Amino acid sequence: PRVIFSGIQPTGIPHLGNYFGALANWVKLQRDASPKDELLFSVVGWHALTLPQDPRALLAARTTMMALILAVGIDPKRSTIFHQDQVQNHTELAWILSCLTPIGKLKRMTTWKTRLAVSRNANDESEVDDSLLNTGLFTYPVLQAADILAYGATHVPVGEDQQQHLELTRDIADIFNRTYPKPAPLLTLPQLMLTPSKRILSLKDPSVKMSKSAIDANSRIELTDTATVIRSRIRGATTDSIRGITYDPAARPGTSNLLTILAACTDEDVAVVAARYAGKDHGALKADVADAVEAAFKGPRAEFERLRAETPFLLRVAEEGAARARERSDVMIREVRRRVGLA
Ligand code: AQP
Repeated sequence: PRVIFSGIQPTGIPHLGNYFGALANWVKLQRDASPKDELLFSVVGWHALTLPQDPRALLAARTTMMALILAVGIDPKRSTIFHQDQVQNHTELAWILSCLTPIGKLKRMTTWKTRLAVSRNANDESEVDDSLLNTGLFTYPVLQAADILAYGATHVPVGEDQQQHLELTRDIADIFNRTYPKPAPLLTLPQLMLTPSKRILSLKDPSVKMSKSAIDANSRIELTDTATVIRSRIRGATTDSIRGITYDPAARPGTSNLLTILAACTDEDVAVVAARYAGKDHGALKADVADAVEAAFKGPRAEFERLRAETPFLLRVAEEGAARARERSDVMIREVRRRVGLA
């Protein structure tokens, strides 16, 4: 049996990319899993703190994320849904693992290198603006490893942007197992389960991925957006002035992104979708993309509207999920503590 673990940060309302790259995929995994498979989905609040957050907004975003996970169809009876920040085993394991993780490995993380590049003085490369960098930004891949390893996860469904972090998780597990090998290797080396759908790009700047925290709200479509907002954002999406529609991500990133979105909505191959639009124009494509996104989001949006008023139910789901996750990870943490010499 598999143990499937994945997480999402409560850094805002999930968008098209999070939906197809994570949430919708989780629902498919839940549907197709064997009854023996265990599924754990986590709202990873501690990760959100690596960037400045308004406390009130974060508190609200955590609850909203939980409600949205339920609204898209994750069933709390089948899957364990929980707030990472309510299970202290994660931070405890992260500390122990960080004491085994060479700094050099973390320095090689693309996410860290990107942060470092942003904080460098444009005129003097050797000068780094420290106020933009905190220790958590540097070490959060270890926390991510702990999230996964605490449950003995065998499979981690994530997008390709997370591939390097999963490799690190395997490395860290291997270091732990070699350092504390007896009586048998304890930590499971998890497998990457690459999300089948392609990365969805910003509607305004298709050279970057769609992101919750991008300043321009028109660059994304959020799961709770109305049909009117969806239509206007798709209509305003950056494309090109080349006639006809073709799928060519390098030369036509904006147009190709719309095809990717449509293919994700209709669950078809992007080449099949592109062929259908060969003789059409951007106007026709955009109208159909907007309709397809609305068709995909309508159900979850309505369910979210219903659920968000059900405060006692949401609290109960979170409590029960955290209790289950705690009970599950307690076993691992107890053994980890024993092995490292902390009874
Ligand atoms: N644009 C995207 N296309 C496809 N998949 C995406 N994911 C994120 N953006 C895209 C996938 O969503 C899952 C959860 O992501 P996360 O919330 O943990 O953090 P993130 O990857 O950093 O997402 P954002 O939207 O860019 O958030 P912020 O702006 O807060 O950093 C992951 O499986 C990811 O692959």
